[in-house]
Amino acid sequence: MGDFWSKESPPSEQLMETGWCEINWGTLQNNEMKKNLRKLQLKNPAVQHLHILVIGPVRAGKSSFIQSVNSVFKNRMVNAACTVAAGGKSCTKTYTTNPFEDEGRNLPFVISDVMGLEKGRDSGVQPRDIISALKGRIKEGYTFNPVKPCSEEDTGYNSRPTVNDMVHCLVFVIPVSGCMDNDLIRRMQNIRQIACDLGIPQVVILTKVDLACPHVKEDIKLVYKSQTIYQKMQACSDAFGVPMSCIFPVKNYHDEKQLNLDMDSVLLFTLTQILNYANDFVA
Ligand SMILES: Nc1nc2c(ncn2[C@@H]2O[C@H](COP(=O)(O)OP(=O)(O)O)[C@@H](O)[C@H]2O)c(=O)[nH]1
Ligand SMILES: [Mg+2]
Repeated sequence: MGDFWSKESPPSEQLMETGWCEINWGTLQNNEMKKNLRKLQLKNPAVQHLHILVIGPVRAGKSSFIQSVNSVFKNRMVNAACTVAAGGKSCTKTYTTNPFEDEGRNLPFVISDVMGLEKGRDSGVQPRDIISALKGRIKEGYTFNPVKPCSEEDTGYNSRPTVNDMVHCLVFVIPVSGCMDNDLIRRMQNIRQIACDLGIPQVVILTKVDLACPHVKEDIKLVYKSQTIYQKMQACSDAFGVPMSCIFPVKNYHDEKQLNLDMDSVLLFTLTQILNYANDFVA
């Protein structure tokens, strides 16, 4: 099997002089991004909200990403004690669709979370369940059965999915260190191929960037200047065939006690790109 990241050349710890992506930092800019997301005009009137699905190995940071988005819009840390994974097993066993509120109103997107893709055939979510979720065939609240995919006889099966139930952007959550082996990569490549066949846009979020680069750990504003992160993104792009423009490095809120303006900026920037792709898909 072997670890995916161990095949890379040793990371260069250098910083680039100019970054490969420009984020506008600051309170005003963050407020502007929030405002734009609040007022996002959906390109299809039949769609109530854009539907994002996050998938990836257990402990990749899927639930943390959702909680981070939640915290950014709530303007305070959201307690994630029940949602983050403990040990090596998935915490998220039911198909949960998370709405987000801003200034007392629902934002025009939801993010669904599925059980982690785990090693071995009989644990974690089945790729067939993810394909059903992409097509909108799994109802909210369905409890995944690791040994049997959801089918017509299950009450959690949606036999008449509408454009609202479908996934509008598939987000692979991949940690920059650990958790990845060749079997997992193959499973994700297969899922990616099916999403491609369905025309669903895909994005990769590279999480835990703070663990990969000491500069980034020190200052998240350096994330798009870090050679290490750039190399990780390239390795990811080569392995999945996802263009660099669709890969976003992110640091989730995980042990912070307070919000951080610059972490918010990276999260809001990433979310904006994801929602733009999703909105293009429903048009
Ligand atoms: N250092 C660091 N830790 C993170 C980050 N995102 C998540 N974590 C931690 O990684 C572990 C697994 O996260 P979780 O969101 O439960 O993963 P999930 O299984 O994919 O939902 C938790 O202990 C998180 O606190 C990150 O960006 N940086
Ligand atoms: Mg989780």
